[in-house]
Amino acid sequence: MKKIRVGLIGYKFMGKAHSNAFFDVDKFFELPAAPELSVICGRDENGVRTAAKKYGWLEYETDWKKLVRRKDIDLIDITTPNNAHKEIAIEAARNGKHILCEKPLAMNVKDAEEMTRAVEKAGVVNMVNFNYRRVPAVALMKQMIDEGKIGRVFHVRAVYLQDWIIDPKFPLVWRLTRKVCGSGSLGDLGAHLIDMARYLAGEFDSVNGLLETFIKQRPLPSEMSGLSAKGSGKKGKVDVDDAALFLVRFKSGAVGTFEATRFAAGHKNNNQIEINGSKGSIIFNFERMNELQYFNRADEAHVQGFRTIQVGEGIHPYMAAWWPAGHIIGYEHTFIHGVADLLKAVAEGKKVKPDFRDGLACQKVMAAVSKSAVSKKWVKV
Ligand code: SOE
Repeated sequence: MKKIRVGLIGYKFMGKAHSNAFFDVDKFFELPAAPELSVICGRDENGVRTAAKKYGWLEYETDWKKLVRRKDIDLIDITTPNNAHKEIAIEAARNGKHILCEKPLAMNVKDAEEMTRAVEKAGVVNMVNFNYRRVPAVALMKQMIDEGKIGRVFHVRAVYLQDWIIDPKFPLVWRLTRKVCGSGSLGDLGAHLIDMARYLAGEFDSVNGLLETFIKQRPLPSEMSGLSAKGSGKKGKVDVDDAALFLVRFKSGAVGTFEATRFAAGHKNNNQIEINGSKGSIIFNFERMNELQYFNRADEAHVQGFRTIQVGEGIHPYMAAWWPAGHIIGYEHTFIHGVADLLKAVAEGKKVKPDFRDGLACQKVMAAVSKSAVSKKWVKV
């Protein structure tokens, strides 16, 4: 069986999710090529050595430049903080590596354009890990919309609600530091909503945005990993948005309301999108990720109502790989579905979505939201 030799850069929260995905994928999906967990890379030697052993990587490396130049590596997976995506992706493309990059693609539109040019010039397979497209329920939502089940789309209503930084004592981690992340809730959570909306309802035409930072100063971190951290005595200014809200006009004529925040007390990872059409509505909520709520206006009046579709049958996207109906799946499975599609595309020399062009389209929407938040006017994407 052909092997696709993977080099993973980053070993914390996303590194763990991606390691698990590459480790599991060919045990559950029939693939034309098997992934080899060749090298995991991180700056801290102790940390990355431990991760290599724990997650099943053959080798570890502390210098990403060496890794992307290795002739015995086919695919580079970037799970670093956002400000490292561009340099690594361009160097990996120059070395003919296929690339998976965590979201958001870049720090800004200019960088995203440069990255897209680099991968397209190199002719390598490229993908951005907007993993919510690969929730079976979201893929089913897309299938139902494409089948015309809800008719003409009028409304897209999307929220991504978390609450992990409400405490003012929560330290200034990299997701709250503009020079590392590029933006706050807009790029971390809003990017997912924008990509899901592009997948389900098409291109954005114009936006009207509002960004808010509720807590202006936080303790500098003494240590951090994923969404947890310890604070030191010194304080730093928060220079990114805590919440991002924006109105949208789609090119299709549909309208949208979007909200991304880390200050919605009680919501841990509540990513919800509802689409209302002329024939009915569909609601997806990640906190009930194995279900869809579906309202069909064609039902007889006396039995009309939102019904729950259990997305667990083999006929549903990706689900044939897993368990009998009703034996549900989780967050980590969305990463496995993504790498299954990526590995298939690499083996067959085909494109896979969302690619860097999709990542660039998302950056353009986010830039328009940020611009609108300053001008307090509608901005064309
Ligand atoms: C933190 O907000 C985070 O880990 C995001 O960075 C991920 O993209 C999202 O899937 C879960 O929340």
